[in-house]
Amino acid sequence: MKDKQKNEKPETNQKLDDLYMNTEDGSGQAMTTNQGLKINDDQNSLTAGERGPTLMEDFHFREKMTHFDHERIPERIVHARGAGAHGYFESYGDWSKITKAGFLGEKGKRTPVFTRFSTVAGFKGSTDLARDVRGFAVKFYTEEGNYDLVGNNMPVFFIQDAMKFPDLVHAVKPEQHNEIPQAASAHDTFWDFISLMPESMHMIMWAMSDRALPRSFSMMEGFGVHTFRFINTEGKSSFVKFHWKPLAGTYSVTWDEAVKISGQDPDFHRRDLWNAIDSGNFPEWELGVQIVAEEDEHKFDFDLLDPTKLIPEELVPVKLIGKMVLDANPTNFFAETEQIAFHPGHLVPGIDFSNDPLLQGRLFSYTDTQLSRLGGPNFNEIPINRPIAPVHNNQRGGIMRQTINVGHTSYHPNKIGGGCPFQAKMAEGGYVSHQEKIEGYKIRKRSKSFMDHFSQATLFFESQTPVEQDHIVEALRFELGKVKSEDIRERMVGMLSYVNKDLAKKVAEGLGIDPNTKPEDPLNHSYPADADPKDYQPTQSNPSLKKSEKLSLTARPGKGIKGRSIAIIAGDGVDADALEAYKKAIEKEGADVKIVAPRSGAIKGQNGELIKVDHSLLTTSSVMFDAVMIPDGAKSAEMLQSDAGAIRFLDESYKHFKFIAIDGAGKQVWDKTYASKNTDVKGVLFDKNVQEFIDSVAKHRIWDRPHAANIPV
Ligand code: HDD
Repeated sequence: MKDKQKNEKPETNQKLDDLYMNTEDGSGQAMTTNQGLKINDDQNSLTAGERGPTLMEDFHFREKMTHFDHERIPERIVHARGAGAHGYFESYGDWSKITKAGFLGEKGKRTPVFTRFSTVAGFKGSTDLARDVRGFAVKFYTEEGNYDLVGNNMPVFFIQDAMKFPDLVHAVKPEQHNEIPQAASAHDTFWDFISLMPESMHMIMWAMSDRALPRSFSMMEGFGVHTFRFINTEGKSSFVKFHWKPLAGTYSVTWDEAVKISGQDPDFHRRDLWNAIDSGNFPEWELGVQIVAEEDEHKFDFDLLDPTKLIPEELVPVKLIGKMVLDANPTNFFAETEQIAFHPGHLVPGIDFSNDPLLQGRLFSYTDTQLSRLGGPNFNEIPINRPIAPVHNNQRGGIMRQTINVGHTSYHPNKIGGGCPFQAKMAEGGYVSHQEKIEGYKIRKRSKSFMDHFSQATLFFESQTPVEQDHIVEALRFELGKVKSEDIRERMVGMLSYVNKDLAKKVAEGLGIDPNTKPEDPLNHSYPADADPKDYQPTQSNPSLKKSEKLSLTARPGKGIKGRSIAIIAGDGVDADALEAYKKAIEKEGADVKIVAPRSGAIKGQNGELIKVDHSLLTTSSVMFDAVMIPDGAKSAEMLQSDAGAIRFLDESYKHFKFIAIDGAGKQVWDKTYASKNTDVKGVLFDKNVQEFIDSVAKHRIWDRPHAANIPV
């Protein structure tokens, strides 16, 4: 791997080459001021006398301090916390029959990308493992200009109209009086808002599910959410929904782990992405599309323009059209990950919008927010944002303008400048919006076809496995348990009863309220002042599809154990050969192995070999790993069995349904655990070969462990 921190010229793609022009490397160079003046003393201010005051003329001090004072920019109003990486997208074929987008027009064609993953509600410094939606934003640097697919890891959204977005965000962010709680929806204002908005119920099911606690960015799906349009080379349009399908499979952590990871390593996802790329285990996703012919727009029992609905894959299968590989970490977080500016309105020919009212509102918000976040209208010139396609237009000036436009003219039409830059014909790549016939009155009114708020919430809940359903119940008990207002809890139970009666009953029991709590009337509080509330009450269609197996995380297992992290716990006297063989076999499969021991530094193997320790039992814990192994070695086992950290590590792994491998004398350590007191122990592999362990870890978790919840750690 090339070490880009040392500013070597990366060769991977055209965008990285483009960024290279803006890099700076101080190695072997004298320090200078911003004016290029060499600095002789960067340690001491210029003072009047040895103990006297600092002089105003100390230009070096002033420049250094002023720059520092202005280092921060406003964090994003939503999606403030994120991590990103460079990579490429490769088309699986020539898709010109469905879209004329050039980057999808040829088998094997590669387009550079930068992808940023994020949480939504937390501040920039909050934890990665908050229960939250994850942003999944991809900027394709295509030859026809930048195309941004600004999606989430859930295929639907809380609200149907962008007009409600500021309300939603104000409700979920820390409360305005005391700015509490951070990165959490478990508080009164969020659930107050949600309990009055039945349209949010489908998204609530997703947000309370394991999808909100991904194991890794590389193990989550991405969705464009809205219905977009594809336009083919003949100008024919079809509707399209975008999907990203992770090749590593879809996996999550449990809530108890998430809470503990947040303390142990709030950078868990960011670090995981960085380390995976750094070690050459590049995360990969396939891009999928669901295509609906224009004439089929109204054949579903929901409206394609409603962003609280998905198209079940059973009704329209996902066609895989390409692959994204993230293979280069950013050189500088601020310059790349922080300054990147996405916009769902950054399009290329062949892709267009639908009339989804949430999408339409987003088209205003994204440029607008960059104006305050990045300080003015020239943010498109920031290296990470500039396209690899040439930019020519008559936009001029503005704060921090970088481009030096030559010539006399900055208007169109002109003769002085030879009519340039000229408008491009469609055949030359000029973007032409799809012509769509629209007739109607200018009104503020939600379409009746948007009013079935529960059918897909029910479909999602009933398509989950029993374990996943239990997690939703627990999540709602936790979230609503944190709500102080009894009214809000009751309203929510009433609302949930429309999704699934059993779900509402279980949540009510957990909250200690009457499981027969009646839903509030009216249920929907989101209607205009002069409207009749009855016109806005949810309707219930009777969809033919009762279960969609693809909605369960278990529907998409990955192959192998690439990207997983495994702990081998050992002490002095461990069987070093066995340990080494285990480690090698696992690493060969693309997983990361860490040696964890009672102390940092190194341990001694049974024949005196020195084995480097990656973590002491103090600097890590089981929640940082997917599975654990204790190798053979009598002395090592003796050392570990008296170490509370080692015992807790095993118990906690058991509690979190992880596979555990125990070899030889390691059994003595296991015997000290609470977990070992159970008669029916599952997923603990005694003296099995490493391949069996690898195959088990590939399954991620063993959910069939009835006593796991009772382990007191
Ligand atoms: Fe948004 C950021 C995704 C609805 C307004 N949004 C933002 C990011 C993602 C999304 C991934 C972070 C981009 C990055 O990494 O820089 N947003 C979505 C999805 C939505 C959605 C999938 C619904 C389907 N968003 C939405 C609405 C509005 C916004 C309805 C406002 C009308 N979103 C913004 C924003 C942000 C943003 C305020 C904050 C920072 C930024 O744009 O650049 O403009």
